[in-house]
Amino acid sequence: VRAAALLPNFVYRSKLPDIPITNQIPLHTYCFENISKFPEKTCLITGSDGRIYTYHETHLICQKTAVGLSKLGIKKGDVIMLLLQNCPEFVFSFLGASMLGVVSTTANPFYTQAEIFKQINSSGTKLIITQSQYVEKLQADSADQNAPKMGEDFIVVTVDDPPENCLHFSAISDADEKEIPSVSIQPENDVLLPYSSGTTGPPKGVVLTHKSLISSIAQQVDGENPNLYLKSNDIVLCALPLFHIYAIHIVLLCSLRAGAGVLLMPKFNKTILMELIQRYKVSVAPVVPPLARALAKNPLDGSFDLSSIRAVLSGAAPLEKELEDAFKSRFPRAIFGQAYGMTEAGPVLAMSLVFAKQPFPSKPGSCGTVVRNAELKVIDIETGLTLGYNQSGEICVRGPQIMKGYLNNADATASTIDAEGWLHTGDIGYVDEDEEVFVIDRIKELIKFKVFQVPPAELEAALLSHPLIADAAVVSQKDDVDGEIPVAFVVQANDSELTEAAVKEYVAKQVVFYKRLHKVFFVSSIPRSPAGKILRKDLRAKLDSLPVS
Ligand code: 4UV
Repeated sequence: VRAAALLPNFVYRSKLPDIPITNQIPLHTYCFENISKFPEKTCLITGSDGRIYTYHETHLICQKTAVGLSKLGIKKGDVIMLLLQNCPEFVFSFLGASMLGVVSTTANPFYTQAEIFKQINSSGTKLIITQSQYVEKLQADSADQNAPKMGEDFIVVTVDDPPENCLHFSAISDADEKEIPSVSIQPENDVLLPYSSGTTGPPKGVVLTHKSLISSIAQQVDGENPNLYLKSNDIVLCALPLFHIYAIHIVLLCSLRAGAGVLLMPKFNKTILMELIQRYKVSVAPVVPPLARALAKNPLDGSFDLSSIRAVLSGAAPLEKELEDAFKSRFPRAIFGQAYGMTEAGPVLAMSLVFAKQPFPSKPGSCGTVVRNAELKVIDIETGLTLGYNQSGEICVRGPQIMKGYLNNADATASTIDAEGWLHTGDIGYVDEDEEVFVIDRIKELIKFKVFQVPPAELEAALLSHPLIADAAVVSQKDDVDGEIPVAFVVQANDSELTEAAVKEYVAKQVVFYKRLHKVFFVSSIPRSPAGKILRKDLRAKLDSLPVS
């Protein structure tokens, strides 16, 4: 072990040298910068119906969409919401919006009406691009006079047959690209607004700028020895949802920059997944641990030829060693590694160097090394002092890729990004002598069900809105299939006789399926600190001591 004195700050850098990053141009210009080299190459493939768009076509439709959006009055600084399963229109809308200086906020189409409206209100959405099956949820409850109204406060565009008062996507994508308005876009202008609960509280808008996203893409795929070496003949699997930062960043934007093809899968289905991998010869598969499990342990494996897969990247949740081993033995010729990301970090903090053009070896369980052109440190959670090799503490990151801040929330921003520009992740981990990052725990409240965020504060607010609930706390429980699941501790109001089923149902009506409570424990009080903070550690310890049911 190297002595701490030799490295006074213990600020970790990538083993790859820093590179010049062209982050003074708009995001779409950067992503499409190289297309003159591969205009006729496949850019997007729609897995559901086999539609294929070349790079030239994709770029053109993005420009047309920009014109169409501007004709509807959408202008620089406005926010549009992409409420879509994976489809080409997601890409056309996002990059078309970027061309106008318009910001895209992404939301899960399975969200309930209440969840969608919270995001519409918080982001100030002016236009929503969605599928007809979700339009009903956009019709605000007529009892709520203050809710924004479809058609009056926001326009709805559907990518399939439009219901009443909605436009079809062709109404924007058929415009004449030559009419594209000239818009001055600055590097610090916002372009993407995903929502994340961060280290505490409800979901908040994470402001990512043209500069931050370009920096993050460049950290992966630019330079003579890219950290994530994507080739223009790669087909990258997009089975993860594009509304989550992992897929939009690594799968879509990094692929566009590198000229790789992206296979869009709207819904996950094991058999269809295998069939598509075989048909389109998928070569790179970004996955989350449950998807890795589906690929590694599927009994149908033998019926399909999956030999085209050359690289598999796992991220967004901890990956247990058994699964990593099972995966490696199932795909012995593929390179396998992890990345560690967080929406606010822009998103990637660490990426395995096994994916570099000139790779480095990596240990099992490692999440890679810090991305280039950035710094990472681990701090003691009590003292804030920087720790050395193999000492666990909170992981912090600094660099041009991190978020500008939370939308309209200076307090939450200040408690996440400190005065020196370090973003505090709320994750516990360490860095070993080979500078590899290991994430081992989380001190933040966040629960992760597969790739999805489940903010306890949101569920606690839902529980507390029940007239018979006096106090409540939600914590995570480990689960073999889904990673983590939310469970609640509930204090009933005097003399009430709530049942577990009634509490579960009450919450289920308000939230998307993966935020549903799996168990409810009735208790006499919730342990809190003198300042009123829920002592989640105590509740998790209580959970561990309960008999397994
Ligand atoms: O905010 P979020 O939902 O963001 C993400 C983003 C993940 C990635 C992963 C690979 C990429 O290449 C990429 O572009 C984006 O998950 O959740 C952030 C939290 O998820 C946990 C950790 O607690 C983060 O703060 N997490 C993410 N990656 C890992 C992880 C990992 N490899 N191992 C353990 N926990």
